[in-house]
Amino acid sequence: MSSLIPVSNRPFNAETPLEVLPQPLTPTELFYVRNHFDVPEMDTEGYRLDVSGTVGAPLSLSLAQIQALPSRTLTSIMECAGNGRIFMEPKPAGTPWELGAVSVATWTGTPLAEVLKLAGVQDDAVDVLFVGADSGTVEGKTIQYERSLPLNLAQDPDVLLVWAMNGEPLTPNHGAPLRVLVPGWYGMAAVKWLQSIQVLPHAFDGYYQTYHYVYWDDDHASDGEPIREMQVRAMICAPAAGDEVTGDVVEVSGVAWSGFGPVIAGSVHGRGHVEDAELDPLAERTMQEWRYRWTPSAPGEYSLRACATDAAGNTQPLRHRSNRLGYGNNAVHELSLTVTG
Ligand SMILES: Nc1nc2c(c(=O)[nH]1)N[C@H]1C(S)=C(S)[C@@H](COP(=O)(O)O)O[C@H]1N2
Ligand SMILES: [Mo]
Repeated sequence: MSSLIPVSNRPFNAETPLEVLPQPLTPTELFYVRNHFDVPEMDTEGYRLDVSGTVGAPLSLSLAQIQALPSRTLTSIMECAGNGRIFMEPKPAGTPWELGAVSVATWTGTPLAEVLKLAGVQDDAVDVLFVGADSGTVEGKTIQYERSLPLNLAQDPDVLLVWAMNGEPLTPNHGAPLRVLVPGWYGMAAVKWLQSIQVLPHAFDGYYQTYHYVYWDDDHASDGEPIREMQVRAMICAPAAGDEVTGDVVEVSGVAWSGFGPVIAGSVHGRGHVEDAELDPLAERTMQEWRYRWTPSAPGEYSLRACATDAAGNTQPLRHRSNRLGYGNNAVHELSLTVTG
């Protein structure tokens, strides 16, 4: 039986075991969990989402009122921007994720645009801020988890205020009763335990917006680039790292995805050869499975690498792009194996 792999207890952080990724949806109890602070107590019965700021009509909506608005269900991968950080050199500070801070689910919710329409966004609005109910002390100050989206992106019909995941109400770890979903982006944008929305006449510059979740140079010399879409990536899910395999033919398989569009090609590299993998049909926002029948030439120690290319022409680097806080490591996944005769 597979189970979540704990990374830390307070706050609770845990990875999805790679072997469960090759299926259409990650079961909710195996979906990775990334919390900056302890899970806050939420009262679903008395829940209110406050919408304020540069709007014509400030709102205070119950969950039932939000659920009564038009809703939709879509499938989307979520990956933490720190996934794979532990393999970066020099090793950045931050949660030491291996490769399992990624999962896929169906999400049901109301487009944020519906709520913004109800509130009547005013002409001078530029940014939409989401405030999470969780809080803690960072650098001597008590802060909440807060992130914003520029108004034009916030109005994308796929940006949802989600109350159900895989057809069931959200669980406490995944943001119950209401969270944000920004398909295609790394997970930091998907604010959980949503307490309020503030429409702002200026760009938000909070801690998790302009300091964290930014690609900073190692020496912090130039302006950092804010993190957005998930970079193209393939993972080898079988065999597992360190496995001993026997036989003339080894079935190698895994998943691939990108926040920039479907994956169009996959290849497997080892001992001087590069060969195409067989890839599932094009799919937007879900994991695409791939397979490769590998015929090792002789028993011995091998290292296999998997590499994906997306429809936008992005492909994976052999070595990660280094950045101070250790985000967006999409270097090719390399797996060591022993082939016995
Ligand atoms: N309120 C709140 N929202 C949050 C976070 C958090 O710590 N607090 N973590 C973010 C990050 S960094 C990620 S990767 C995703 C993880 O969502 P999950 O735990 O449902 O997998 O939630 C995001 N939303
Ligand atoms: Mo994250």
